[in-house]
Amino acid sequence: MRILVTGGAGFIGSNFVHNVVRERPEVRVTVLDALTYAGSRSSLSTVNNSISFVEGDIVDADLVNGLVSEADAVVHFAAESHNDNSLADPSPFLQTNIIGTYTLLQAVREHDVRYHHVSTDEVYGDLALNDPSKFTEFTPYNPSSPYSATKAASDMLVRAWVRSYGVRATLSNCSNNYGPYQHIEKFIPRQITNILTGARPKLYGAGKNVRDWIHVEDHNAAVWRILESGEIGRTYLIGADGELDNLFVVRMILELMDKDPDDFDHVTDRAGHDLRYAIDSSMLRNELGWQPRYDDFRAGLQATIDWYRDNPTWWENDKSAVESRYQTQGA
Ligand code: NAD
Ligand code: TDX
Repeated sequence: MRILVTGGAGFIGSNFVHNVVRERPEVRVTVLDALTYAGSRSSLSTVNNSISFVEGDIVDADLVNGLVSEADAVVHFAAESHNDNSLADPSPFLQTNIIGTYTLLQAVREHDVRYHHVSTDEVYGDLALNDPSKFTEFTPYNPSSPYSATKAASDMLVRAWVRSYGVRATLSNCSNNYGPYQHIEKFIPRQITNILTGARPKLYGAGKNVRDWIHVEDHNAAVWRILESGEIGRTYLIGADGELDNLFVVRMILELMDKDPDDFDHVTDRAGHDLRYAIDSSMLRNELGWQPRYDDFRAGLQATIDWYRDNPTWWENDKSAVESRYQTQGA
């Protein structure tokens, strides 16, 4: 089997590639990645000899068409992925997330190639903090940020290409991932690397917003299960019952790094900040037999802290640019 992995030099995509190389040596992997600020060749350095790497843009129809024609399946991770960046400048989000997905869909349609679309729970908007319900496959789309609106648009394109052109596609919408190789603009690695560089963690607003954390390995195991056994045209929600508020997570990071749990700053809140995400993944569990394996968040967080402490060369060159960007936003 030959798979084309878009965004394979990013956080979730690189973990996916590591996993496929380790667990499925019969699969031939080609990564297509534009190496934006969020992508890094060094995230693939341990598997360099086992994969093909193509530096290029998913908006480039000729390039995409050629690569798709040589694949049996496409797993589409590439995206502009950070909400704060989408608030500052939505334009690359429209290009990559919408036009890029359209470009891939036209290519898989032409060559009749199996396609899996990686998306987010943010397409459903948010839930109230005191609402006991969770997102399901039937929750209406109601995205809040420019990022989530472009992801919602891309999901809709996939559904239309299934129905109108018979494209063999599945979709998954997952909650917040954590683990190694996550860009340090994101919440958990930002706080870990703040502490490692002698700065204080930064909490948006009061920190009461809830995210439903899942280890990246569990997300990727679910993606593979859906690619192998998912029903064409279906959407699967991926989540591991990991709801925690941001204040709790910041305090746990501080405690695991031997700091005073109150040693953080409250900073300007994100505009339109989604309150709570929560996933009901019973359909995926019951129909495809997937189960999360990383059920101890504290242990997973400790391993993630250790990874950033052990791999400073992976992130330290980006740190001052990331923090000065946040400073201009008051965050
Ligand atoms: P990331 O920002 O870490 O990685 C994105 C990768 O895509 C980078 O390597 C980047 O270079 C590449 N890329 C960006 N624009 C490109 C373009 N035009 N052409 C080719 N490559 C391009 O993102 P991530 O956190 O790994 O997210 C991967 C996917 O998973 C995204 O689709 C995201 O919406 C989705 N998702 C993420 C999370 C999460 O918690 N991080 C949760 C649910 C879903
Ligand atoms: O410094 C910070 N302080 C803070 O309190 C940062 C960067 C974030 N936050 C808050 C905002 C969110 O409530 O932490 C929470 C998590 O923030 P992010 O890491 O930016 O993630 P989020 O906005 O929830 O989106 C993530 O999950 C869904 C991914 O970035 C998306 O790609 C994915 O679709």
